[in-house]
Amino acid sequence: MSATIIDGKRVAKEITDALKSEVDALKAKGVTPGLAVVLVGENPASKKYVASKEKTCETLGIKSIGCKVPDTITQAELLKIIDDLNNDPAVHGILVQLPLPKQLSEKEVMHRISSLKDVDGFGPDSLGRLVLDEPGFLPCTPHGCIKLIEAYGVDCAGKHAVVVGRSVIVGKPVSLLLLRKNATVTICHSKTANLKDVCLSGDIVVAAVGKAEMVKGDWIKPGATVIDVGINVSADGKLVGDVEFEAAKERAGFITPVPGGVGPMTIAMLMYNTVEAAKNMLK
Ligand code: NAP
Ligand code: L37
Repeated sequence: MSATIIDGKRVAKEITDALKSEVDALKAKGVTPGLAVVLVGENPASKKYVASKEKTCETLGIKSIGCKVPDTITQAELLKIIDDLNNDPAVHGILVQLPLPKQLSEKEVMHRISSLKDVDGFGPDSLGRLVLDEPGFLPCTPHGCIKLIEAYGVDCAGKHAVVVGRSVIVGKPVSLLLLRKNATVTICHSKTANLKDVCLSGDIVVAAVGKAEMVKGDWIKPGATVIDVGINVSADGKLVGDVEFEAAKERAGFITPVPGGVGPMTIAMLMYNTVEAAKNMLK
């Protein structure tokens, strides 16, 4: 039987619809949530995602403060922009769209963003809180993956979750969130032996590799839940995930499509974090 397709667009809209009334309530108290979006250079994918984020802000009544700078910017100049945003009371959240041009240190930039405004959740305070199971900003894409699993009533407790990828942005944090939901988690990477067999033992498979359709349909255990984080352009110019979707959907119980799966959730959870950041100002 063919899998239930997880509709990320629908779940993302439900989340942003609920946020709209929170934004209105904040405005009634004199606070307009503000999100600064820093875009360095002209990476076409980054430009597209930043535009989607700004558009969603507008729909929700969140003020987006665009900071578009050329890729010739120096580290010192970029850090000065971060410092100014850290000190600006109208800015509740700061997002620096990654990847940054080679001459810039992503790590130093992530460390510089005030932990109170770290709506991407990539800073040391946010990531430390994630490890410690303390409240804090969760990274948007991993949080979105979990929200999709929850929205379709998939119980993680006692299940074997296999995460393919160990990046700080996706693989590692999504693994910690699955652990928080009492899954038994295996984290795979480029040195993992017998990847196919490991995937086949997963009740939940999260693919965050960045390689088009690398996880094959026959690597999926019948009935498993498949969350495909990958966004790749195939040889014929189509957008595809890290999972061989057509074959995998014939075996999976639930599966996310690309596009329309995890991508829209990344934006919804960014909006969620921005509203949280603004609410925290009132506490
Ligand atoms: P990344 O930093 O490049 O990390 C990729 C991970 O995959 C690494 O841990 C790497 O292992 C592992 N890997 C690479 N080749 C492998 C192989 N043959 N077998 C097993 N593991 C392998 O990528 P990322 O930032 O996590 O992003 C992953 C994908 O998600 C990309 O397609 C990206 O565009 C997409 N993405 C989507 C969203 C969204 O909102 N939908 C958000 C962020 C990212 P090593 O650690 O050993 O190198
Ligand atoms: N928060 N997210 C944050 N910070 C960053 O620095 N790089 C990065 C990041 N990643 C990111 O924004 N990813 C992302 C990926 C896909 C979408 C949005 C954000 C998205 O909207 N995807 C849609 C449409 C894809 C398309 O048409 O290209 C989808 O349906 O998947």
